[in-house]
Amino acid sequence: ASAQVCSATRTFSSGSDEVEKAKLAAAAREKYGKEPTIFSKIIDKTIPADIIYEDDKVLAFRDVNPQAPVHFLVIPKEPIIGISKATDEDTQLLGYLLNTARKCAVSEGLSNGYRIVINDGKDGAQSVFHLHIHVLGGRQMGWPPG
Ligand code: TR5
Repeated sequence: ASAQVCSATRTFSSGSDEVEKAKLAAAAREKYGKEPTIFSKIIDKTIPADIIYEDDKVLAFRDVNPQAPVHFLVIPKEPIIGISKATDEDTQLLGYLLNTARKCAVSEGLSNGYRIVINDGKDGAQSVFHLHIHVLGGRQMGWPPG
């Protein structure tokens, strides 16, 4: 009888681990998506990009279809789908991305100002589902944006 209790306890506890694992997997899928994007390939260098800054947390590279004389993207290496999927745990990373954008704008010579854009989801016209900050400069921007 005592062996049965033990085995029931074991079953119960591993079942509860499974629920915990499933919850974590669902949360990860919500945040990171099912498939890596083209930006993951730029990060792992299987696709070339014109990289202007890299460290262990972020990568900045020129946009392949520039909308201004200077147009680069700053992305986290962690493949968060978009700004709306970031969580409070990403507060530091989000600040780090913005600060990297600021430093790259200096190194790109954008001394007259620039625009930072984050497109999110369908209404935000996001096309690559890996969080990225656009930095555009080198011309006069208009307002409102389209
Ligand atoms: O529309 P959102 O905000 O999602 O912006 C995605 C940006 O990624 C666009 O401005 C694209 O021009 C840019 N993009 C897309 C690709 C790409 C890129 N920038 C650099 N290198 C790229 N490669 C190699 N492949 C892309 N598909």
